[in-house]
Amino acid sequence: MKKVLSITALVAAFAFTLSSCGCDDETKKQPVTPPAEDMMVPPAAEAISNTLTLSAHDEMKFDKTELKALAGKPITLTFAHIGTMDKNTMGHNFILLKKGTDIDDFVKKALTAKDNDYIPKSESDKIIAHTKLLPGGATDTIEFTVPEKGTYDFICSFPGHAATMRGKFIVE
Ligand SMILES: [Cu+2]
Repeated sequence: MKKVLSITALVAAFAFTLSSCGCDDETKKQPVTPPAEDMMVPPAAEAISNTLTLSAHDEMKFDKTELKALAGKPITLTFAHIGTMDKNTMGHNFILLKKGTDIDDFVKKALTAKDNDYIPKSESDKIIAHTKLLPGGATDTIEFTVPEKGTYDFICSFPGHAATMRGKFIVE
């Protein structure tokens, strides 16, 4: 019996030596692939700010055709009409539409909503957020939240403006 035990002990000792060799190899490999590389991606996404600015002048254009924000967090948007014309001739607003809204159809209905800053009450379920209709020199700041990630359309609904005053609102 004693002989058997000592052989077992030898085998165990040998096995231990083998496995410890394997461990050494593992530790030598680790520095080659540093896990830090993966951590570079999230900070880039967090660089998106939910404090946004947008402007438009007397030509029918927004200064940006793409805005980005983070989903589920309050967004503060300041829209400025940096032109000089009055609201009845060259008013501008910002309307953020829900996904799947037909812009042409929305704009047609907006034509009949002059008393409500060209924001058609019948289409209120298609609007995520909107500013007032501004004359030159005015600004309006609004706060809203977009819970779902995706790409949304924004427009100015003053008659004729949406043809050129439109852009993409990307929520990540
Ligand atoms: Cu406009």
